[in-house]
Amino acid sequence: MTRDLFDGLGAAASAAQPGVDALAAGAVVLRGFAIPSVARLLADLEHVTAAAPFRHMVTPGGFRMSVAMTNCGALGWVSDGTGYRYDAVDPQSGANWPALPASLMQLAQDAAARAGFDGFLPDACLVNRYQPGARLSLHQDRNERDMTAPIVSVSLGLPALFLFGGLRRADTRSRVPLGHGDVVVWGGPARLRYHGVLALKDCEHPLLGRQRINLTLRKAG
Ligand code: MD6
Ligand code: FE
Repeated sequence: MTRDLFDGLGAAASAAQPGVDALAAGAVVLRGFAIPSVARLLADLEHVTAAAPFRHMVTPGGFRMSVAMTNCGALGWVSDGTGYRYDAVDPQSGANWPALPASLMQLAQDAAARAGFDGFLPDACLVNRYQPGARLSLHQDRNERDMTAPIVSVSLGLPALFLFGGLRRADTRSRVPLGHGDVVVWGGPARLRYHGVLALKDCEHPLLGRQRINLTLRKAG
């Protein structure tokens, strides 16, 4: 299976490809991969956030998240006092989430294929907005039904330090800088690794201003 392309080969195999950084077996950063798509992506995102505005969700423990979120696609990730779930409906509007833009679908499929995951068909895209100081604490992505599908993560705007850990919460983490246009693809043996994002530093991005936008595309249903 192509998903096993990087398994057991480690950094040596992937480092042979320019612009590809191996994080672990099953996880790569494709540096600048989204750059050619940025203009289209941002225009499409305007429509998404007009229909489903960014909002600060509340964790099951009752904390307001510092990252503002919205979704597009058939399913959207939702957190509230009752827990985390995927839902076809935006609880704020009562309507379905906006459709996944074709630009985003194409980019996700191209990136997944580049990383060795052919046939990726995402049905959910979580859109995260970080303003200075916003952070995402260490977590696993495990609300998706099909753990054989990878996650494709697109970073836009201000750079951030991504924390990439192991399969146990206490495992040591590396700090991976993610900049404008970088795409992370991970799946296979890396799919359940713990990860998070350190507090965003206050800076100004020429295109996006004082924010970082992260798009994570998943097969959730
Ligand atoms: C972020 N990303 O980069 C948060 N999850 O803002 C994630 O939580 C994430 O990048 C699963 C797979 C890739 C990711
Ligand atoms: Fe995550």
